[in-house]
Formats: sequence, C-alpha cells, structure tokens
Amino acid sequence: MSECIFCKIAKGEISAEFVYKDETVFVIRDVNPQAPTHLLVIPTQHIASAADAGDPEIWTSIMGRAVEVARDLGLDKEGFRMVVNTGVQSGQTVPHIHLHLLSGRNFGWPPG
Ligand code: DGP
Repeated sequence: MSECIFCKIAKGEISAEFVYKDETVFVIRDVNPQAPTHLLVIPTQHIASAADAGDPEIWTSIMGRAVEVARDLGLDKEGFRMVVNTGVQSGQTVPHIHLHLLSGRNFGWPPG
C-alpha cells in the first residue's frame, strides 16, 4: 500500500536499521524502543492487522523468523517477549501486521 510506513521501509523509501530481510519478511529495529532489544518482524505483504490475516502461512513466516532472529542474537538465553497488537484497543498504531520482539529486561504481567 503506497502510503503505509512499513511498505515504504520494505521498498527502501524510508530508511530503517535492518536486522534481516528476504522476499517474504523483514526485521528492523523499532524507532522507539521499549526494551534494550526491540525489533519488529514484518511481512512484506501488506495486511492491515492480525485480524485480517487469512492465510496461516503468514504466521509461519513471522513467528518462525522471530524465533530464528531471537536465537541468532542470543535473546533465548535470558528470554524474550513477542507481542502482536491488533486493533485500536490493543494500541496498534501502524496498520500493517508486525510482531514486536522485545528482550533485555524483565517484563511485567499482566501487560499494561
Ligand atoms: P504498534 O503500536 O504495535 O502498531 O507498533 C508500531 C511500532 O512501529 C512502534 O513501536 C513504533 C514503530 N515505528 C513506527 N514508525 C516507524 C518507522 O518509521 N521506523 C521504525 N523503525 N519503526 C517505526
């Protein structure tokens, strides 16, 4: 989608710090990190939210890549949190599916 921030990042029209990229999924550092490591795992295909993801394969690529990157960076040693905000009440601000991969500090439960 032409005006979508994450589509623009995928096309190189907006810069971002890439950690991983292939034809289906990319991983960038969040511009406003909420933990020492805060990555966004984003499918290249524009899908507005998790509620709009009809093909379960999308989760294979997002979750699979998130865990691969977490292992590659050693985040699995102390642990990490994965979050997919979906819709207004969850706090989703960018309407293009993305998974937050957070690590490097203790996280509270229940989440805020
Ligand atoms: P959410 O609130 O779940 O929709 O998360 C959107 C995240 O995207 C938020 O943590 C900030 C991040 N973000 C927004 N715009 C940009 C950008 O231009 N570059 C990067 N790297 N991250 C962005």
